[in-house]
Amino acid sequence: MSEFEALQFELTELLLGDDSDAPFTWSQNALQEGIGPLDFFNHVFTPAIAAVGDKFGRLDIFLPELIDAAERAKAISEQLVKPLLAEQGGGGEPRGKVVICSVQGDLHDIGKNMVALMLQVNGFDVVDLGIDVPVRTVLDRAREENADIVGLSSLMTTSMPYMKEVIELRDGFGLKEDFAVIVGGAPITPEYSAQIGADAFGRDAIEAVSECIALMKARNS
Ligand code: B1M
Repeated sequence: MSEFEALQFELTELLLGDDSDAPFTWSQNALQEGIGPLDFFNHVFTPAIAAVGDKFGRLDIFLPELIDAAERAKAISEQLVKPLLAEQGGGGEPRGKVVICSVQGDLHDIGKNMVALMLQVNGFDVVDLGIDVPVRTVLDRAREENADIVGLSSLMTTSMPYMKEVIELRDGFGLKEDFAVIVGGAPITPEYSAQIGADAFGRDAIEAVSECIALMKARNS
């Protein structure tokens, strides 16, 4: 078992344990002991909360435990990891403007918030519309904000089709040249992204940044 795997198992246990403060304190210690915030987020935090999700999927735990673990996880992400990553941001001219949200029907935002932060840290101007954003609102806000890119996050098979609706509506309104669409989220694959006509797909926050940089290069060339 790798060092990251061992830590990931430990965090999963703490997210589901009796002591609600323990996962936060444990994560604080792990970060102080020298794991970089990005390594911690990608290789410890994300797999740990995914393992909680797997337990929920197998009915080993139930909704109250999932909600509890999610609250603990969100505190770690927002209060520990994000401030550390935000410190690494640079100034300068924005690379472009991204309007981002969790799509209609989807209340999951831990991953979307991380993507938004990493885009900001890497020089994008980011407008975060939040969660459960209706298809039409995405289009309206993208136009109002004069967005270069719209980022859509979906964590559920039931909300994925709204990504397709955003793209169909954009193209139907003749706005394809106005802004590109990047999609991502745990159930999204490159195949699905291509199938619905998205301009890019990001597997994680880092890939979302490199894909948005590539989209801006293509737009400016
Ligand atoms: Co929910 N949930 N949940 N949940 N939840 C999942 C998604 C699920 C897979 C769990 C399971 O059953 N195994 C399942 C969906 C099954 C399906 O698709 N059919 C599920 C379910 C069923 C539900 C409810 C219906 C449960 C219920 O009420 N009965 C309900 C639905 C609410 C709704 O949205 N309408 C629900 C509720 C919740 C909580 C509120 C308790 C909580 C969310 C809290 C919050 O976000 N504020 C929650 C959580 C935490 C999860 C799991 C366990 C973890 C999600 C997460 O935060 N991961 C999840 C299981 C899983 O994903 N394996 C699950 C960590 C995060 C860092 O990763 O979000 O994947 P992720 O983001 C990554 C990448 O995906 C990517 O980059 C991020 C950073 O690396 N990425 C992008 C994300 N967006 C991107 C956008 C991009 C590019 C990359 O470009 C724009």
